[in-house]
Amino acid sequence: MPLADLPDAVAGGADRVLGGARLGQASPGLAPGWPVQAIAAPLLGKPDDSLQEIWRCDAACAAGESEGIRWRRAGNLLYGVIELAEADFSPTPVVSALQAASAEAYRRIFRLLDAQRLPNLWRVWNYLAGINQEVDGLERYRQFNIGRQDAFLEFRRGATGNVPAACALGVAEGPLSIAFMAGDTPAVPVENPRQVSAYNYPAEYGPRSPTFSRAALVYLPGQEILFISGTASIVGHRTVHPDDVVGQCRESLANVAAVVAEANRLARTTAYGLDELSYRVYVRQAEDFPLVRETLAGLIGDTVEIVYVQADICRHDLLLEIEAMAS
Ligand code: 3EB
Repeated sequence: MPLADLPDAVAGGADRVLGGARLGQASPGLAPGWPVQAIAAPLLGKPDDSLQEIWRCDAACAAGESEGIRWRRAGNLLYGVIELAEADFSPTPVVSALQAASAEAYRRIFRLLDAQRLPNLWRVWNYLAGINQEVDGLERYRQFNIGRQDAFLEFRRGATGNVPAACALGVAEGPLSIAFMAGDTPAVPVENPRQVSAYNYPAEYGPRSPTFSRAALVYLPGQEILFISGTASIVGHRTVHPDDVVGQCRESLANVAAVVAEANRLARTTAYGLDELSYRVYVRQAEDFPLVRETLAGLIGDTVEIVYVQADICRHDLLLEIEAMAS
């Protein structure tokens, strides 16, 4: 089920595409039949500002739309996309519209997964507008964290330990957008010995901790997938190298390397190398992109697949975040 270019995918049969993502701000043209997460963030180093990524599978997919989620299912694996407009949620004095939308999105995801009997959430991609904006005294990322954790607890999934790999990024505008991959088998959660687990972050980072693991290892028949969460310049629970984009690059990649080492300790068969992963790198300030690219090329070589995206990172002092995948 490799990532493939769009022409390949269509040649291979559009019913054999599980779903995908569209990055960049160029106008999309015709919408494909599969669920697509539209990430309206500029691509860096790609003048046409347009990229379609897809998940292809070996057999025809089943498709559906329920709980406002567009999804496709290939055997015991499901990919879905949900978008919720915050304007559709009424804030109360204690619950912001974003918190309510976040909780509702995850409730719907959990209901769908229960109905499909594929309860294990492996990887989640979260995008929201104005992630660092403080509204009514609380940063919007922290509002999102409350709603997300509430839904995990409400559905008795627990909010520590066995939680999905994830990323959470800020975009300029648009609905809360969440894509997810789930299946019948539990993923093996992977943590990073250099970092406090995000679900154990102290309260100085918000009233509720983020609900994600540093990576998730998934075993499918004849295949392993490693999803590495958004990884930043955090050691312990603190941001290191503020205002130093090269320092943050090196530290983030050291964290990715530590997660990969943990994954290799836990993996059944594959040993992953840093140069075998495919990467997505989020850069807060577009003007930092050339230096980020040069620094990463010096560390992992320039033959590695890296997609660069301009987006806001969930802590105001983080300048970049690196996520990666191997399948
Ligand atoms: C961090 O390590 C950086 O809230 O889902 C990375 C990956 C981060 C996922 C999330 C946040 C999330 O805390 C931020």
